[in-house]
Amino acid sequence: GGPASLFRFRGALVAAVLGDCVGGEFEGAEEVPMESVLQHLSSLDDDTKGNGILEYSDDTAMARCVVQSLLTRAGFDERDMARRFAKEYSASPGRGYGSGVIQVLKKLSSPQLNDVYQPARDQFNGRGSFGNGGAMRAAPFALAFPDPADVKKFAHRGAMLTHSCSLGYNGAVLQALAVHLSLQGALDLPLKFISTLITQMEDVESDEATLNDARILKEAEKPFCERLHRVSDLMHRSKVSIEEVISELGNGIAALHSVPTAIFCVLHCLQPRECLPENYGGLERTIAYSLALGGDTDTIACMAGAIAGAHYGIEAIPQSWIKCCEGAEDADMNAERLHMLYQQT
Ligand code: 8NA
Ligand code: MG
Ligand code: MG
Repeated sequence: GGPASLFRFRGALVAAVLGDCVGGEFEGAEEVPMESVLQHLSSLDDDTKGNGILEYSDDTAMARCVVQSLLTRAGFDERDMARRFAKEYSASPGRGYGSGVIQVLKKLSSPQLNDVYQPARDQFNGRGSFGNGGAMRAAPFALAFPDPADVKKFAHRGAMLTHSCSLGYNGAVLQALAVHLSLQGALDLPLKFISTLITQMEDVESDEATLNDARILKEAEKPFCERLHRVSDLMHRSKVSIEEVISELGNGIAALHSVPTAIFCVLHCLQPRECLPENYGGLERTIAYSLALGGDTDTIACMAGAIAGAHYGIEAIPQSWIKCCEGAEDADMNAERLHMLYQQT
């Protein structure tokens, strides 16, 4: 499909769900042999195993709230979105939420709450969360707003409902921008893709709050820019081991240690790789590679899935995978609705 085609929208939203569902198997594992990943993925093709449905986690649960809110309100409405997060959490608290964000979600359900951003600001002694929970649900912002300025603004505000530290919400902005660019076909030129992201993040990270948080947390002056430069360096290497990717970019629950990693997974898997089956297309490679990094596998595969799905489109996703994952068919229908909203705005 061409830029911003429906195929790309469907690919983005569905592959994000797949990454979450399929990645749940290895979440928190320190080392994940590629052999185990490939075994897990091939079990999805095998109907005789009757392996049932792979459930989605917090990543998809919250992304679904974002989608429903954007669609119902035909744009961003922080109170509506906050209410949906709180309602979803109280209906299904066992989806694997981060231990900090649970406090925010409980406070958001209070009818007395005036400022929906306040509970997030109170996290971690007033510093706010830098977890990847804002980024894991950021893709729908790129599917709702065609203008990158809106994508940035609303991905930021949407993340701020739970993540008030710049190292949290800027991860969401980066993830949404990556999906936005991918929808436009920007991954056809991978070097330009990464340099565009760096340029955009230079601007995003130039504010006082970012510089201040980076100083306090002893990170580089512009933490995401610095990590994106590392992504770019790794892209230029002829051979990169999984260990190097983990040590350079990380695989953890901080947005800084997972969003650039997810972007690298997509870029690295644009070409066939020795460690991955020849019959895999780019989307399957991206998901498999993300899982093999270990750590926060569901979230990294979810974010990489959204970016890769926007590039390859829905037709690149194996039907058998879609059938195994809870919420994948819903995501497909919602992608169509978001596509309509995107065209109206
Ligand atoms: P969050 O906001 O609770 O952050 C996640 C964790 O990061 C916190 O619990 C802290 O340990 C740490 N953290 C974040 N900000 C700070 C800070 N300013 N100072 C010190 N520590 C901090 O939750 P989230 O929504 O960002 O979630 C991030 C990841 O955790 C997601 O991948 C999610 O799936 C979850 N997670 C869940 C499990 C599970 O039990 N299934 C396992 C790993 C990760
Ligand atoms: Mg999760
Ligand atoms: Mg996770």
